[in-house]
Amino acid sequence: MIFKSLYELTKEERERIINRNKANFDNIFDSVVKILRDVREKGDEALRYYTKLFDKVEIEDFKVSREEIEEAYNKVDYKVVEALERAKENIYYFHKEQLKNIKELRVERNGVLGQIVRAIEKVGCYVPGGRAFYPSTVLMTTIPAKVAGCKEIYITSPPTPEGKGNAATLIAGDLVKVNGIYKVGGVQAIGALAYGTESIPKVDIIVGPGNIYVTLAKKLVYGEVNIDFLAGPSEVLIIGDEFSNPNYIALDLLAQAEHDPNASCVALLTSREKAEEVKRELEKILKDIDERKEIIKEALKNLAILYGELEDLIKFSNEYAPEHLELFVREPEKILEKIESAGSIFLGEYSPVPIGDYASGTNHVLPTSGFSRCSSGLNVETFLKKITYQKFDKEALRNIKDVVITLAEAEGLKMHAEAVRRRLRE
Ligand code: HSO
Ligand code: ZN
Repeated sequence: MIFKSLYELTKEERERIINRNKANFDNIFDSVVKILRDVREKGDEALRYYTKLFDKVEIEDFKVSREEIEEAYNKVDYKVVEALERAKENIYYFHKEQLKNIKELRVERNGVLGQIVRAIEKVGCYVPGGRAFYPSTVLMTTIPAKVAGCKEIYITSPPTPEGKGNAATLIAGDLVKVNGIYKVGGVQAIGALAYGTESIPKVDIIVGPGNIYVTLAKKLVYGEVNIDFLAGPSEVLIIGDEFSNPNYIALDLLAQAEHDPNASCVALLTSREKAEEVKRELEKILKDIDERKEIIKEALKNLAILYGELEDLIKFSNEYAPEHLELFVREPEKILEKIESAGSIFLGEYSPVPIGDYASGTNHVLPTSGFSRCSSGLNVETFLKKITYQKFDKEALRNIKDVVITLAEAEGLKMHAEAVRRRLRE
């Protein structure tokens, strides 16, 4: 843990905090390439082989059957089903509003210029299942695709040790009415979605978080298919002022830490006293935690609690570009205006990250490791294509001909010039 004034950070410390979790794929590159190649060449046979090797189960039919989904409803507490339903409604609501803001376009400039919007047809959602199963991620990946109008939406998620699909994951998929759920995870799942196998359809875009192997696999199949972005371990950066509640800040740091031993937690406070209170609260709560304690302890090794002037904390946050940003300050909206990069922002201390993880309606698949500097989180636009068009008549063509012909000839592309010139020969 680093506990320090922001102004006393050494260059190395600052870089270590900012450059957290920069993925290094060197050691896994060859094996990921090999698995992808095997899946491309051998299809289901390779899926069976790698599922046995990594998940230790033999699976004949990867597609989850209707009976298995019905069984899942018997296994899961009805309260969970209801909560998934309610979360679904909220996520639908927000993403439908997002869609309203995406407009087609038709304007005149010389001729007519326009833009039509179309949904990507086939979507593959990867839902992780290693350390924990994430039915919430089913909702977060599939609902924006549904709202965008994608025709076919498939889920892949690793099998349980019994060779079943995780019950709550299956139910979430069923509630959104996806077109297929497949019990396959890891690199082999990404390969299956990218190339298609006998039982799993090839898709146009693969979205969703995963471990470092899945992440590298997505990177490698990009071009064959589209992807959302590469997501690493979860992270939170919290800015708290004199009015913030140190107990809430400590809770949210711990909530993030329980995700992953490599999760990153940063708290930026406006005074040393407040920073000390946060540290004390954290230690107090930690004493009574027994679930996932090893993961939390490991993640807290990377915890940074820093203090400085609010303006400098904001600058630091913008440079850090966090996945989740909590603004626990008196007038969070005022700070919002100054934020340049973040995956999703939580304003005020009654807006902890878990509301966005599960229920408020915003998406929880967000860029990590500083990637929010250049990417949005998953949203309806991830699943849409904007196609431009133009319609010119002869007069409009005549008006623009000199520009085209001059530039075409400057590039040495004679036929480009002729395609225009010869149309205008009376
Ligand atoms: N915080 C994770 C999402 C999640 N949390 C799923 C709980 N379940 C990444 O944004
Ligand atoms: Zn979370």
